[in-house]
Amino acid sequence: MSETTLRTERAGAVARLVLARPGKLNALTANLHAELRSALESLAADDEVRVVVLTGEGRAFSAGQDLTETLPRDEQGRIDLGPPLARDYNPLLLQLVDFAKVTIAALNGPAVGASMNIALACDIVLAARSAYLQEAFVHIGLIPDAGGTWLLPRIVGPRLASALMLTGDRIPAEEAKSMGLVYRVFEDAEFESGVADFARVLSEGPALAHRLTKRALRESLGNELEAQLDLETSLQREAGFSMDFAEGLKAFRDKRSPRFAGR
Ligand code: LHQ
Repeated sequence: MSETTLRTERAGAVARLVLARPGKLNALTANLHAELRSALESLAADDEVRVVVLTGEGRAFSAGQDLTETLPRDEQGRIDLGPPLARDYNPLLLQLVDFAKVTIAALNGPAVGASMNIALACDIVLAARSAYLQEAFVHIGLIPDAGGTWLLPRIVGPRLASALMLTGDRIPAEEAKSMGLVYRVFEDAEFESGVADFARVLSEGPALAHRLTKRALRESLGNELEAQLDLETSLQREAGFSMDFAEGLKAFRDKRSPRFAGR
């Protein structure tokens, strides 16, 4: 049986997935990937869970691929990065980007290499002031993977994405916020409670509308305006049929806060 390297914690409708290899800055192994995939599958199927927070134990969010792990080799004996990407990173990226519930990457510390891109695949990135992000691949002679070359230019624009990826410079949390990579920066001492409050508020939101909004945003990346308007119409009709919309309307008319059931 492999060592457990991922902890799942629950607080109401919020699930926290904690990368737990603090001695290795939560670097990602095949085992940790398998645990992550299976935890995300369980949380996707759990109706009680509305928000998933991905964070790290200790002083880092995660330092990317564990560079001490034995990597596969091709028939000529060269290290072959194809298998770990195909088996672990690419499915994780798709699982996150297509996840039907709200996902938050809570950067308690550095998010480096593939782990920066995994954070960017979450819906919202929150960071402690001392955290940083880094497309560090170039420093070891690799290209950015884990969806980075698709995500980063769409978030910050192509010029900035080029500079960040070609230099591999560290991006301090506050700067990452000004680039649109991070939504909110918390003082280190307030990070944990700030993230918990932020996630709880989202978990009390209309889960169905969240799911449909995520779908509209995801599909917008490949759609022309006309197709997107049609999609919005169809998804908005679905939202309009929901109990949450009925409650939202009623609460507005009664001048009180809505209590969403998520359906
Ligand atoms: C680590 C790691 C690590 C193992 C720190 N692995 N032990 C690649 C290949 C395969 C398939 C798919 O994709 C990829 C994508 C990638 O993610 S490539 C990018 C991989 N990550 C990196 O290049 C970052 C490597 N780490 C660092 O540059 C530094 O550790 C950073 C800048 C993250 C932090 O520096 P410090 O704060 O000075 O900490 P440290 O270097 O002293 O690290 C603490 C410990 O963690 C240390 O272990 P030790 O036993 O000596 O105390 C490190 O060896 C270990 N560690 N990152 N990726």
